[in-house]
Amino acid sequence: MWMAVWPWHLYVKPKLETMKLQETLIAEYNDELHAAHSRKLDALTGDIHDLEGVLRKLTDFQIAIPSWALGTGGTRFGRFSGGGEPVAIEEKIEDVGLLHALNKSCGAISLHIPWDIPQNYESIKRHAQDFGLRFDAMNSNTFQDQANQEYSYKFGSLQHVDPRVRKQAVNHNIEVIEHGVALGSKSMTVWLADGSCFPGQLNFRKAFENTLESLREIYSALPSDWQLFVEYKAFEPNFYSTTMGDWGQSFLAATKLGPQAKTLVDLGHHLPNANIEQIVSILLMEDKLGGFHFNDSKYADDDLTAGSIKPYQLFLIFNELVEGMDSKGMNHATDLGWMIDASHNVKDPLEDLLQSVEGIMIAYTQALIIDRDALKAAQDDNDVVRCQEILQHAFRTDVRPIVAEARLRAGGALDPLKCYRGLEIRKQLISNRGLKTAVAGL
Ligand code: PSV
Ligand code: MN
Repeated sequence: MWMAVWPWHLYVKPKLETMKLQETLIAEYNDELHAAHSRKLDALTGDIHDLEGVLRKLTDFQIAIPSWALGTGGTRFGRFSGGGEPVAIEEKIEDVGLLHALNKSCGAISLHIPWDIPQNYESIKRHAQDFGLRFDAMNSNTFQDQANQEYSYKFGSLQHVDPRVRKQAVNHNIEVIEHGVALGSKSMTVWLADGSCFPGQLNFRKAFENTLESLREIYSALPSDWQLFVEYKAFEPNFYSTTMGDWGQSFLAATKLGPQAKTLVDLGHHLPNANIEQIVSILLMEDKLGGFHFNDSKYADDDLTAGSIKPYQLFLIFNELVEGMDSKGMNHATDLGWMIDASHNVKDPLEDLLQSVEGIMIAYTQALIIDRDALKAAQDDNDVVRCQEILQHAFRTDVRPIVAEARLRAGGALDPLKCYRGLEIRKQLISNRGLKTAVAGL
């Protein structure tokens, strides 16, 4: 095995100030794993139809990393932070750059305003380009009060009974669009905590109408090549009603707003047992699916590692995505926004993100290898048993060598997690940034 601890004294260290991982380091690491990888891949190839096509799709597929997921997450009961967390936007870009260097599947970063206020757009853009990253969806924040703001969002933002509060929230969203334009982003996700905690607190209809009117003002500030993603969530922080509480409300708002507005599906934002794959299918059919926030959950919005609790559900969602996008001739990589929205309470955030990306890529690959013709024939025959067999055959195929091969061809690590640990990257980050760093976010 390649040595577990990198001998720093024998090597010209990578540019530690920016923690940029050099491809040669990864290549040397891959050499050790290559023979075993080839053996596993060879065993699979005969069974996979159009392996080259699958590999191309995997290489193109990029999942944006949210800037707020690079630090340790917490709950209202506490936060147990690790070390070496990024504080400045530049450091967050470097962390995503590290992930991307390892897996070649994280070529974008998603910023949350005001947790990340870009100061010098040109230098930040250059910094991101240096790591092969682009700016994915921008995110606004009217769910927290900021120190310098005039009106409170305690009773909502875009839904608020007071037009001055709504105006303040609209203006914030427009500012976020302006930041995004300067950085080359092409979309904004609006997630609203707006809702009510007790029956009678809110007139549901007025709250929705106010929200829609505010969203209309934001929509009219969108550049023509931008999209507005309306994210829904069943509950939390409001516990009686959420004004954008499910896909129906989001779909209604997006439909009324116009073609540039779409629904964003965060996997953790549904009531228990919701059939998310069916929601996805119908939204796609209506051209109203905008993007994804990937995570996994056992109970509610747990924000756990994608694919860690319900990998079969993730696969079924990708089955609908691939089928639905193909039926419309859509480009898997570019026609929807793909992003992780997870939190890491007990893991190294970068390790957890590597695991999430791997989980997503596995589910996507399994969906790509489904025998679509056979499935259609079985569905037309009402052959329920065969339908299940076809899906589960793909799900039970160990596609990890295919995902690894795509990464290898793109210049990434055969085993990103092993490489991350072997290179002792967290230790380096701690030595550069210190043990106690406080990252902005929740
Ligand atoms: C809300 O739970 C959410 O999913 C939204 O996407 C926010 O922007 C993000 O998490 C961070 O709070
Ligand atoms: Mn989300």
